[in-house]
Amino acid sequence: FLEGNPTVGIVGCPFSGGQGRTGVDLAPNKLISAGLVDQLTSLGWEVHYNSQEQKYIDIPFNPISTSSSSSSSSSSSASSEVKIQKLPDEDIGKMKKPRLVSAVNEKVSKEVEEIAKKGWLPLTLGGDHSLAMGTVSGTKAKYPDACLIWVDAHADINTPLSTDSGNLHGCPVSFLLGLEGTDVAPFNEWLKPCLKPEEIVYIGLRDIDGPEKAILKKHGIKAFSMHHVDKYGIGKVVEMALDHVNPDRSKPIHLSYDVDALDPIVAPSTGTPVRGGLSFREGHYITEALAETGCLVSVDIMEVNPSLLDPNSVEKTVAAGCSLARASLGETLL
Ligand code: 6HN
Ligand code: MN
Ligand code: MN
Ligand code: MN
Repeated sequence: FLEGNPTVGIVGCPFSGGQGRTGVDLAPNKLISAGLVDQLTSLGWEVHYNSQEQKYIDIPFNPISTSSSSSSSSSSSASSEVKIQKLPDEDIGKMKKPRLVSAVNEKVSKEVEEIAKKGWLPLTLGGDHSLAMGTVSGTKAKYPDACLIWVDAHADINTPLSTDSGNLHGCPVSFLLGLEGTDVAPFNEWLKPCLKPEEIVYIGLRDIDGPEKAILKKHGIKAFSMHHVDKYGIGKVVEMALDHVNPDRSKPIHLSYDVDALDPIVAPSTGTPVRGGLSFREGHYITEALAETGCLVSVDIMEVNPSLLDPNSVEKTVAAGCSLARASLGETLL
């Protein structure tokens, strides 16, 4: 599906507004500092990446520094800092930071769409998983028949009505599907339902909220939990997942990978770790098998949080993020 020489456009998204812990916005820079650009270049990819620390600076709901969500008076900020007027971003229903999450995702969607439309592969580095509203809708704009493989401990399919936490990183899939309560401003001003229930499959689930279980059941959404990984083995699970969303291996694939799908021993520095996850090999096997299909057109690596735990944990998690990206882009193909 890609055009010309294999080219990847890295979309760094220093964004943490879809959940409550700061630090996940530091991941794109960390992954890049760990050498990701050179690593992908060595695999034969042409790599485009524009470092943009101040990326979302023009979004008025965003604090000046993404790592400081303090709401204290802006008059105390240093005179050298760019002063951006902050507009209130009050909850809408249960949703936290809805205007900020919507505005950032609208940008991400356009960015991913632009890269995909060049015939390149967008590799989005989160940031929290609310960003998948933007990445998947951007991919779908270029490839309307793309299927979605969601690797995660969580289903991220809460609706604005069902969410208990109010954190929008637990909700992106419901917006993509257009479920009840998602036709709401400001999201509906740019995000149209673009995904059908039969176009998504999950791998790695083990922490699903009650209402999410009901939603998965109601819409007949295919999910392979850790129970299935234990029962069938990861090889069979990936095969069954592909048989469901891409039986002829003829459709483009968007992979949205939340590193909390991995066991916390493998990827400890993430905001919502859940024990009993994918081993290092199981986690990488998924990306290798998808690379092998030749159908991967868009990849997200989400929820690495370099501010959590000790340096050793951070290093492991960042290294896992990089190696998942490399494996997705064909590192282990012979
Ligand atoms: N993630 N189901 C929980 C919630 O808050 O809705 C957890 C969501 C986690 C989201 O890990 O991307
Ligand atoms: Mn998760
Ligand atoms: Mn939960
Ligand atoms: Mn997630």
